[in-house]
Amino acid sequence: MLNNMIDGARLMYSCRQTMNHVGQFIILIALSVFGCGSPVPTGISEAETFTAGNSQTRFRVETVASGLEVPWAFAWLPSGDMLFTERPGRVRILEQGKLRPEPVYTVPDVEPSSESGLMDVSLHPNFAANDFVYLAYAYRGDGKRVKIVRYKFADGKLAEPKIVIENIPAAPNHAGTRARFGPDGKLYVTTGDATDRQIAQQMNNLGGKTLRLNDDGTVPPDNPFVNQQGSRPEIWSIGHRNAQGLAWQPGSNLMFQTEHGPSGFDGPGGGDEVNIVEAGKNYGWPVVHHDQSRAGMVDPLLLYTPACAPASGAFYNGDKFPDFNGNFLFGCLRGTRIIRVVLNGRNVVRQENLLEGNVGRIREVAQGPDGFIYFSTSNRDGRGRPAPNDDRIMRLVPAN
Ligand SMILES: [Ca+2]
Repeated sequence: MLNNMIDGARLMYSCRQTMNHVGQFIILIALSVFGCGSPVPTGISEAETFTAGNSQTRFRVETVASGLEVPWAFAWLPSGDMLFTERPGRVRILEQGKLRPEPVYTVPDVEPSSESGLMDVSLHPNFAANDFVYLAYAYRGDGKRVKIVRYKFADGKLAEPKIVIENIPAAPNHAGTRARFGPDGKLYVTTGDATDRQIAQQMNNLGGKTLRLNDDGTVPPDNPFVNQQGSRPEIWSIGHRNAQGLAWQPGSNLMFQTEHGPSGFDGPGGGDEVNIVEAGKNYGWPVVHHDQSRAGMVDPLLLYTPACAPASGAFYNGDKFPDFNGNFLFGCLRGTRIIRVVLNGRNVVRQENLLEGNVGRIREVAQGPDGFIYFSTSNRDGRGRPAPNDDRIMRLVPAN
């Protein structure tokens, strides 16, 4: 408790310093909304037991790695080792549960400002045969842009970069980007509106969309807009503001996304969404948001006001938490929790908050090959209140 108070005091001080140095009213507002205004994490002990699902499920939280800087995404190799990204541009590896001190790779042309930088990492579905790893990151091209680059993972390093797609619009904020392979073997990419909201409805622009690509970046001939004149053929769905969670429901293969709603300058705060995303559909931004509806535009499955800032998305189907089977889990930045959604197909049965306020801002959430639920903190992203060992990768393990 005392430690938390000291951490809190230190942070308040560092926030004030930032304000003095920058001296801009807008930064002050942003800090009060996103960073210094949020509560100090209560902290967590590894002996502590938490409950979920009306106390049926008991779990503890273990720290897997610490001293990190905004760990954004995880990908597990067939060996069970975990690759993960840090937003400033580093790919790191946990080998047999231990953090290798030096990075696997540092992206040479990353543009690590504000919300963007190095974001997603994914393995090719046939990684065991081809060793392909995909990174999504912001770089400086003709203005700020995002690209997806494919590498070969060999001898513990990433080599032979090949651009899969580039020149996706980006900005310091709302740069997306998840890039994940779907059950059909295609690469799906969520792109942000790059704080230029109109582009989300423009068919000749890759911003504010979901894209669907072959593994080499070519366009699948069965994409919904390939034959529509004036449309980018890569587009799968439109009208997204900034989706950063992307996962497929086991069994149904439905695509679920989490998406950040407006944050004041581009619409009233809140309106964060979970969507079921299907080919050719329009998810509304910026024409409709929050609880607004319009014919031809898809309403969200779930809405969160005030904002929870959903930053990830994963389905659970492991053997360590039988009660979580088929649940959709995602981490919340501003909302400082993991949200667990119980689903019956397309319908929400109920939801609950896990670890609310305990560890601060939560970004990635994913099921490991061992069936444990891994997540990362994001308290060093400029909007949090980092503990001395932040950022961390942690995991939920059953407590019996
Ligand atoms: Ca929407």
